Amino acid sequence: MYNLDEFMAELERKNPAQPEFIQAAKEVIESIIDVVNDNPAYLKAKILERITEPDRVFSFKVEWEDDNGEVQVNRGYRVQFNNAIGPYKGGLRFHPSVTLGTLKFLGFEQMFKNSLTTLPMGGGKGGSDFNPKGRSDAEILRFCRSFMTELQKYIGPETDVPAGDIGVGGREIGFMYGQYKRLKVENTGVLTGKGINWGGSLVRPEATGYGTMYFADEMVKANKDTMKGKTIAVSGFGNVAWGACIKGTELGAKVVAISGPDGYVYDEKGISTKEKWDYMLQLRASNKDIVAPYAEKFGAKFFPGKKPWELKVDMAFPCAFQNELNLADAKALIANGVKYVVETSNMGCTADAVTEFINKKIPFAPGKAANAGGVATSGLEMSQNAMKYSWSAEEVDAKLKTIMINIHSSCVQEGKDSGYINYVKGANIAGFKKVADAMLDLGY
Ligand code: 2IT
Repeated sequence: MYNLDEFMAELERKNPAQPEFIQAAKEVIESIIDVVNDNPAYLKAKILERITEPDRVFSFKVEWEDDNGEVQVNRGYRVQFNNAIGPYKGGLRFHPSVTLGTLKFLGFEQMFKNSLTTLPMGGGKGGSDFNPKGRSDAEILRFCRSFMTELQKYIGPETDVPAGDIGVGGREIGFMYGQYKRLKVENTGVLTGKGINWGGSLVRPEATGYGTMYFADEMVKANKDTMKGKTIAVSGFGNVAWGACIKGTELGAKVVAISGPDGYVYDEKGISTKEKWDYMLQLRASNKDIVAPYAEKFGAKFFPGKKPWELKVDMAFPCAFQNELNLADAKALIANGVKYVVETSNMGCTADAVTEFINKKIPFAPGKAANAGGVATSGLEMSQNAMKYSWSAEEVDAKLKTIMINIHSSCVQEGKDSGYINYVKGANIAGFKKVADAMLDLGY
């Protein structure tokens, strides 16, 4: 029998100075420990020890030259967490905060998320402490080339299929795919998030944002409610926030806030026109990492240094970064009458914020369920690449929507708790069972 405190103490001892990994692991293990303790096969297989240890971890040096001719050195990683149900799959993050512990938390989450999609994908994550802020296109190209020169040794279309994450979008995937192709002389689905002219899937750029709104729509319906007329605060202004603004508007809601590291923008008219959405893409492409120019351009209000969780809104969608919404933010949202919280960033809320939402019976979706539309559509991109075929936007979108509806049903099935749906528990149990059962089938 497992004891939560004892297991976590040992996990911390084995993984010192990796607080994000420990946080992610604790959340999952808390949810699944009863399921594991009730199943002699899981206990005999030492399933918790095995599922918290990555299959392998690569760390490599990335050398490149900046525009001033100065040599730069970054560290690159790929964490291959678990491939019981399919090839390792998960994004690459380029951000100065990236450490091995960050990527272990993300790879661990990815394993359960990918399981929830119903597609055959294992969990992995990678990236670098490279900071794209202020870098020219030429510098980003040189960095990506050097990064892929190392990474290509460890990945492959049937082995490990990276994609984008924070700091890695279509441009970066293009530069990395170009280098992979140069070195391997093959056109395969080794990366997803590719451009539409060179093997990408329609709707992949929109998929995380669309998916979280499809999931939210199901949550709202489960409460006999509607998205129509709901006010929404979104954080972030990148690819995920962009897709969320588009689909939220299409579903009849009004997104009134987006944010950046510099503060948040409140647009009472709604971030609801193509011009505004296109401008968000321009902001991201500028590599400045600021959202303030949106307020100036569209006559909205800018609140420097603040987070949008102080607003009175019906729904909150953290779409930016881990632990971006803390206990004080959760209390402020609840005091202002928030009805639903849909975590869309990976581990976007601190553990005590999640507990607060659940204790106050606010429907709360965890990132690994709500943001799974991104990787699900990556899975659909892999299917299209394997078939040497491409589906129409309508076909991809319909499959994405069905997947999100099914993830919602899985969460309800495993997370129903006398009237309240505990989506955290539901997502963790549903995601875990499939991976654990596959591991038992495969032996060790
Ligand atoms: O966190 C995520 O699920 C992603 N960054 C997308 C991963 C993917 O392989 O599409």
